[in-house]
Amino acid sequence: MNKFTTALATGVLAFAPLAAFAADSDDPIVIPIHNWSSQIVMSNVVGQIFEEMGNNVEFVTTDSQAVYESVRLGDVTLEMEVWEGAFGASFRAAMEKGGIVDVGDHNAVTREDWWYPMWTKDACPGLPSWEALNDCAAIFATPETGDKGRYLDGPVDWLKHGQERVAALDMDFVVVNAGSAAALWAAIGAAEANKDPIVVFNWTPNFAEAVWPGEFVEFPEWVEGCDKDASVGPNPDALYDCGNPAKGYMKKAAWEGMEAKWPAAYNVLTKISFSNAQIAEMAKMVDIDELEPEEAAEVWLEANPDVWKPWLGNS
Ligand code: TMO
Repeated sequence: MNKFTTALATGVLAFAPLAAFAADSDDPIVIPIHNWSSQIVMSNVVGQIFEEMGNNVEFVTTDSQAVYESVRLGDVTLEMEVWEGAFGASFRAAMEKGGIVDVGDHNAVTREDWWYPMWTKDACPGLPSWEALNDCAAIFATPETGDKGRYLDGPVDWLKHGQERVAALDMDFVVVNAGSAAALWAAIGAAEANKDPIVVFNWTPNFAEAVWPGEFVEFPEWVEGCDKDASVGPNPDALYDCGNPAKGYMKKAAWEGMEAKWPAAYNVLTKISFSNAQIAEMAKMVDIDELEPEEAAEVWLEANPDVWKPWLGNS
């Protein structure tokens, strides 16, 4: 060995312990995109951070329930927004089968449930109680729902049990699924003109809370097992006789092989945490400001280096 290669070898050895992680694979990290704005923007934010780190990233549009099976099998690498109300059951089922890992909670506290803009209370002053809502069912009737009230639910992939809740609590409502999130906002906007009463699916954090003050309907409080064990909840013979969790989690999830294959990206993923305000802002950039999601992600990263740069550190 000549002097030069010896020096080089020594240099490399001396430096090696500083490389805390094995290099990430060149294979693309596959990030799923769903049908509500904060998830699309957040996924682009995280994808752009991974690209900045030198990773390859691929976005795929997927069903928001089936995605947990795809993550478990490694077809999709991660999920940025696991909302407890909508996806807790699918996430738990995938965890039980194995192959998916819980990468921790965002700072955000979430709620997803029946909701009304505040003017609705003028016509139904007993709100937010679900029993009061049910006594007012007739004021929510539409040609489509006859003498029953219309509950405009989200797209079918979000929460599949609106009809079961109506049946379990013996409510005079018909569940109509909106085709998209945009259809929900259009329905609220249309009701606003004449201050027509309306009850729709909504969630927090979201841009909507800054546009239309409103409240969630208070259903019987969520109890663990309400979706699995009929004896849980007020109706001893029915599942889904509870509201969704009022202080739900929002988790990050990943394929269990991600840590070995993309260790640096996985390390960053463990540190990522968004707050209610940050998530509402991401939704607003698309739903109010009408930016494209990729563009919204660029603007967000540009404006918030103090938030995301620390996630790239080694600690
Ligand atoms: C899954 N979502 C946040 C739309 O309720």
